[in-house]
Amino acid sequence: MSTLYEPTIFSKIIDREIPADIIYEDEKCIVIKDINPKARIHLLVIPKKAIPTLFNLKPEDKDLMGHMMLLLPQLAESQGLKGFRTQINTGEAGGQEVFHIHIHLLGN
Ligand code: DGP
Repeated sequence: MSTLYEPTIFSKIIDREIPADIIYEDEKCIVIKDINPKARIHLLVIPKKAIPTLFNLKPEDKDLMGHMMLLLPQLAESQGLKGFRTQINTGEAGGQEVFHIHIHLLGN
């Protein structure tokens, strides 16, 4: 899939160039298990559009971000979670390691 930015490991997962434990996919995003889980359930919700950080969001990304937010409780329920935490690390100073926006979903 073509991107405006340098491809990251997540673009390669989306393009099936490298493997991942994919638990959900639709036309806008993909959901994988985090390779280094910080909770019993640790998922990453990743848009197919390669946007590096929240700082790079544009008004036209509103629907995409809303789509991912609405997906979170559905994913949590499908994993049997009664509650969950979310995290979006933003920028190097915000602890971000992979520069392709993703929402962490964590629950025990
Ligand atoms: P951060 O950019 O800091 O929000 O976190 C990136 C997360 O991505 C980190 O928790 C580990 C995870 N991760 C990094 N590389 C891979 C990978 O190749 N496969 C999977 N499944 N997760 C990865």
